[in-house]
Amino acid sequence: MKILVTGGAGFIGGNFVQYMVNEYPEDMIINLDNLTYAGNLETLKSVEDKPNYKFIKGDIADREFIFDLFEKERPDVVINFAAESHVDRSIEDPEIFVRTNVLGTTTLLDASKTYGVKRYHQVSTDEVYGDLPLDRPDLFFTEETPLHTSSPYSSSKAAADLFVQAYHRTYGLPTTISRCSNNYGPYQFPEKLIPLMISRALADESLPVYGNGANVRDWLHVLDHCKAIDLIIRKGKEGEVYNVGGHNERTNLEVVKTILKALGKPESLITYVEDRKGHDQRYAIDPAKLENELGWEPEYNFDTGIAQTIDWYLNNRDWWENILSGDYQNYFQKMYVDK
Ligand code: NAD
Ligand code: TDX
Repeated sequence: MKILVTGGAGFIGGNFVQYMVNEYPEDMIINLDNLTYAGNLETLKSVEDKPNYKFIKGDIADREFIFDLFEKERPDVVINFAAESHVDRSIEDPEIFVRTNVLGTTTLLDASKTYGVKRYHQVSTDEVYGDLPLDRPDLFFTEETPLHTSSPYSSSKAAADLFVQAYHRTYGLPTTISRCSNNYGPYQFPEKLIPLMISRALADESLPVYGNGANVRDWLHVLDHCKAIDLIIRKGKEGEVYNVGGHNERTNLEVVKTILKALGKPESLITYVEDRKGHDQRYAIDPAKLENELGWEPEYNFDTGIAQTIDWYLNNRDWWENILSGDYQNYFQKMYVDK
């Protein structure tokens, strides 16, 4: 099989590409990525010389480029990870989220339809369901939960999901969608909560917690997510949506305190800052469909997964210290210093 993975130089896509290249030496994995601020080929060092791996630089929203690529490569399967992925950036500047997340997805759908791909898989998010109240721990997102977005990011991801479903219903494109909760693990860009807090705590810098830190996220180890996607592209039913989550709910404050404890740093580093606009209260996934229909089960619980992740950041300082320069510095200055 020839599998086109978009966004494979990012956090989840990078973990997925490494997993697939090693797990399926008989499949060809093509990584298409535009190398935005979030794309980093250092993540792919371990597979770059493997015969079943190829990197192509390009923009998923560039129609001519994408159609040329499909004409030449004729992929059997397309898995779309490529996106603008950071909620705070979408609040500052929504436009690129529409271009990449919506137009990029429809361009890939069009090419997949034209060249008859056997499976188009869209990597989506639980954020399309909006949020759950903090005082109703009995509620979870299921695949039937109505879409009800809060941020420009989640709205762009929901729009993309609706186009995927339209291409299935209208044109019969064999699609699947996965909606997962917050991922954590190696190679996550240090603008996201966990690597941001690890890198700042190590430098004895203040840790910016939005609002009162009581918002809840449902943490999923990136490798459990990769295995779920592998299962869905092979065994998932066309036209279906699958939620992916490991029942690991934590408040942001709990996560930050866990990191400080593991690093032996004081809680006095915590600084409460202005809340995110439209900040979603709680995400919590019900993964019963994926577990019951496809037999998925997560291997990581959060306590061991976060300990391993912290060790990874301690042992791979070069990877993230290189990132903490250039464009990211400008962004960080604007978000956390100038505000
Ligand atoms: P990321 O920001 O780390 O990586 C995104 C990648 O996409 C980067 O390598 C970037 O260069 C590439 N890219 C961006 N625009 C592109 C374009 N126009 N053409 C080609 N490549 C482009 O993101 P991530 O955290 O790895 O997320 C991957 C996917 O998973 C996204 O679709 C995101 O919405 C979804 N998701 C992420 C999480 C999470 O917790 N990180 C949770 C749920 C869903
Ligand atoms: O500095 C911070 N301080 C803070 O309190 C940052 C960066 C975040 N937070 C809070 C906001 C959220 O409640 O931590 C929580 C997690 O924030 P992010 O890491 O930005 O993730 P989130 O907004 O939950 O979205 C993530 O999960 C769903 C991904 O970035 C999305 O791509 C994915 O769809």
